Amino acid sequence: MMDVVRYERDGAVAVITVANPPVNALGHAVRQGLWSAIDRFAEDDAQIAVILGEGKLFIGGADISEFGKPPREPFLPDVCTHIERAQKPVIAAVHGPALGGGCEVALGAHYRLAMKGARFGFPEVKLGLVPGAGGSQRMPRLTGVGPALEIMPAGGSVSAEEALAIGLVDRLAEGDVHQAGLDYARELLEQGAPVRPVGTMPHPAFDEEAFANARDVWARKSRGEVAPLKAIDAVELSTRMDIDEGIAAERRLFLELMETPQRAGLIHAFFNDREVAKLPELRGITPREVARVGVIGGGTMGAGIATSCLLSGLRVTLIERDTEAAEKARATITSNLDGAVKRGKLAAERRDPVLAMLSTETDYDALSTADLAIEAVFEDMGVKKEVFKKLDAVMKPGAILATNTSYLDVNEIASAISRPSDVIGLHFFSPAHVMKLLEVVVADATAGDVTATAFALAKRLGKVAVRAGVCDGFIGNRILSTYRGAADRMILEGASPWEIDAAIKAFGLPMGPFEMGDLAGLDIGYMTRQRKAATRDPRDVVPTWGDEMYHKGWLGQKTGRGYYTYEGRKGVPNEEVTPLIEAARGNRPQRRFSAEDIQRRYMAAMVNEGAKVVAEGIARRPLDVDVTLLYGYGFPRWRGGPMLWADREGLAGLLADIKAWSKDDPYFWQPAPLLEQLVSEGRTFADLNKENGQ
Ligand code: 3H9
Repeated sequence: MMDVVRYERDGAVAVITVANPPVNALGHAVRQGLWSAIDRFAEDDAQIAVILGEGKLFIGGADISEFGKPPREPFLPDVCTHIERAQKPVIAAVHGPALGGGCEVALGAHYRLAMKGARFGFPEVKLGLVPGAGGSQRMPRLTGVGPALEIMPAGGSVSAEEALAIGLVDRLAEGDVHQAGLDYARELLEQGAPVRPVGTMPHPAFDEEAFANARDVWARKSRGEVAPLKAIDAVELSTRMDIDEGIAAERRLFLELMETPQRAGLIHAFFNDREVAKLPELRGITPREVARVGVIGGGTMGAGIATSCLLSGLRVTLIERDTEAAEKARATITSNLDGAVKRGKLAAERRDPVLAMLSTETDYDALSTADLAIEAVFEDMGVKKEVFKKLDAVMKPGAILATNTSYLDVNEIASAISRPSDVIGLHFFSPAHVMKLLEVVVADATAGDVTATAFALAKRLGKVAVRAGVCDGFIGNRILSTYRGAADRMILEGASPWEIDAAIKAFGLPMGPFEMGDLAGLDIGYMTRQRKAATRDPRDVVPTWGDEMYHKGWLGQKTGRGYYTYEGRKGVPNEEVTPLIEAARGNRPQRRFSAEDIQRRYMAAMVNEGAKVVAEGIARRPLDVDVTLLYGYGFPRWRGGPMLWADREGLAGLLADIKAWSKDDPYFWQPAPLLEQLVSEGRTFADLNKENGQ
């Protein structure tokens, strides 16, 4: 086995290299290796040491796969202190990301050299943690509390240049990191530079206003998430404790958070983000080349898709029906790009070159050289088939024909043309240049390399792709329509839309279902109900008050009135909805719902439908459902996803509740057979994830 930490000599310089692919995570062997390397450095006649990371990163942090298992010595805080206590100078030479524990190792060193392209970050809060190896104690000693309060509660990072400006690093260099490290070491030797432990530097000043501001901001932003506020507490410790005491107190916070369900939820989400793209059907399959993309339809969705492609360096040809519509689409895309500049996602000077990659056309012939076309036209089977026939006629052999439909049958669309194996669903979420989710809808005839291309494209666009099968609504919208149904039923039984919204927000979602409806436009729900009317089971419940609201022109934010009335974007409950609801309730028995009752029913509906979606193969594993809800529907990341939530709550109790509710409403609350099976076998959704892994 290769050593994960190498110790080599170059004259008077000891070169300590962390080589633990893929990200040089600080697993047990690396911690041991670093400890031994520092011991060896103490014993031999090297006069200065340089720590390097091999590969793309300096060090990607603690080894996340060890979290939740019993910790093994040496612990990382002790490793960092061991480095700091070396009697001869130690340099960290950082060429790529130094994250979490990686940054902490660099802070344990006496000098820090950053190559252009290096980044220094503390992503711990994104895993439900705070820095746990002295980061919150050492960084403020170098930079003051301000920068630490910017970065740590946000899980943020700074570039090499910014790190230099705030005093986190001592020197910036370009070129080969190994050479630059040696040069810096020799320079320091010549100067007779002493050891310079960060831990013995004076306390950073306590800045009352900075802490009050940070707490205020994060109390609002974190929506139930505990780690960001704890990160602020950790930084505060540095203003009054000496280093050993501070590290011990920081460690206690870290270990406390390690035991929380939030930490487990966030790590579940971290691994799922990667697991979701691991599909046996993609193994060994080479994706097709995609450089030129066609987008058909320049409405909000089409323009968003085009923007997303342009931002990722793809050439885009957008087709609209006439010049006026094409110009309008161009204006929307331009404004999207301006928004990206404002949000810091696109450098201002890149905006015009990116826009130059767009051409807007009215003739499908312009797509003859496109590698992939994505249609985002009106949701109507006839219209879609028409578009696909035109694409079939002009596109080159091997090109991929994708539909952005959110519920139509992709098999039927594919069957309308001569090359069904090139057809796939690419279901973007609005706004498509912002939302991270992409449902990749694989139809019966879709070729394996077309699916592989969709996953490769998603990665390029910075999106998270989830494989979905064909059904009405695929994974996300199908589950959404079920939990929306649960909300409507609770209204009929006595809950108000505003109580439901409040309970769902208290659970951690950014918006409740009715606020969401107002934002999206209540006409969408109306159209969906109309579409489903012909095939609706007579036992189903229809929110008739919603139809009345539509007919009154109460369409939500865009008309200033829906479940809320709006002045700007802030809404207050529209009490005029109440009589409409009361009429719909008729003489049904009414009851009170607590916030917990609401959350449990809403979640049970989500999980029950999730289980059906998995059993039918629409989603491959429960984790695919979790990822879909996280990235497309605002499900709180710190809860990991609905299926993880269900495992935690206990599947047996959930099933018992569903069965109890089904006594009043046997149509809606039909227990998912998979849920029944798991309960009877004493298994969980997590077990299914494991069994269906790579
Ligand atoms: C911490 O440091 C706590 C300390 O303060 C205190 C400790 C006492 N561990 O993302 P990729 C795997 S908290 C284990 O596809 P990229 C990942 O699962 C930690 N495994 O690559 C994947 O495996 P697979 C703070 C890890 O180039 C493979 O590596 N650090 C870790 O797109 C490639 O990953 C973080 O939070 C890890 N730390 O992005 C950093 N990191 O191939 C988390 C990755 O089997 N990591 N893996 O699916 C990241 O943000 C990204 O992975 C990174 C690379 C930017 C590093």
